[in-house]
Amino acid sequence: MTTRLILIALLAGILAAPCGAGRAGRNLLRNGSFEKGLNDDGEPKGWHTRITGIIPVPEYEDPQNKKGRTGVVDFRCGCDRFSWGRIRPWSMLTCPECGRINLGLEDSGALYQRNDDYVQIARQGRRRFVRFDLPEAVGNVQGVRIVSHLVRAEPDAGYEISGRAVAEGAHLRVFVEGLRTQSSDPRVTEWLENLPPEANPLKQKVRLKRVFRKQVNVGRPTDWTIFGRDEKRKGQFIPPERSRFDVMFVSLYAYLPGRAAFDDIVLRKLTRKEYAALKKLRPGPKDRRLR
Ligand SMILES: [Ca+2]
Ligand SMILES: [Zn+2]
Repeated sequence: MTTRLILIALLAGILAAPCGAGRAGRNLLRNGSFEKGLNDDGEPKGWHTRITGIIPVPEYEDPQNKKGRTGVVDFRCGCDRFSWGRIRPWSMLTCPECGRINLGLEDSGALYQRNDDYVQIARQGRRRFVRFDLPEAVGNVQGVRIVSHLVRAEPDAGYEISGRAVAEGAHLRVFVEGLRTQSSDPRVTEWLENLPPEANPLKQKVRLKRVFRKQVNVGRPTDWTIFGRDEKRKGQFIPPERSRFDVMFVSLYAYLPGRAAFDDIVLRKLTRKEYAALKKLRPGPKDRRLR
């Protein structure tokens, strides 16, 4: 190849790179490539590994014999050192005691309390990626996951989640969780105002409710394999009208004992052309009420 041809190839590469802010195609995730290293908390920049769940503790009229539920529940952090009180905390609220973010997905209790111990940034040559090590006791029970920061979603957009992954023993799944902001509720507002400020780092003002989940079953690729960007457009989705959401986050998940690695995670808005093509491929139910 002559110098001139190399130059043209380089320029073409630059032009093919993700385009500017707000336009379809741009990666909505910060540090989806994991090249930026760790933040002060030892988490990959733009991602959360220090996660937790809640332990719902019902109140009983007869607490000694655990009889006669009153309907009141005390929501405790998975660390069991902090009580959120009577309101169920949701995604991205952070426990002031253990400093872990509440996932708000299921009642995982203390299961993810050591999740970050099994996650590291690894290197292959000059390339960095995220690696999960799943001992048997972890792989066979809760698995390991990391979640991205919150990304604002547009009401009429489709998206694509893609990346590269490799596994050894472990099985991989990638999710996009769609959350809807709930209308304001005086009880919730008061509760939020009384939380320690560090519990609400995003200064959320209303409850977030999960209404949508996109799942890509990545499986167990034995070599680095691209997922989500295939002929069947497995990583692409258009949220149905009834489950429109306002914000979303990506969750990279592995279960079963072994190792897993992810790199080049891209969440992007579909172009108008891609959106139309996907609508044609997956038209959805004819009945408007089911959309
Ligand atoms: Ca990388
Ligand atoms: Zn905690």
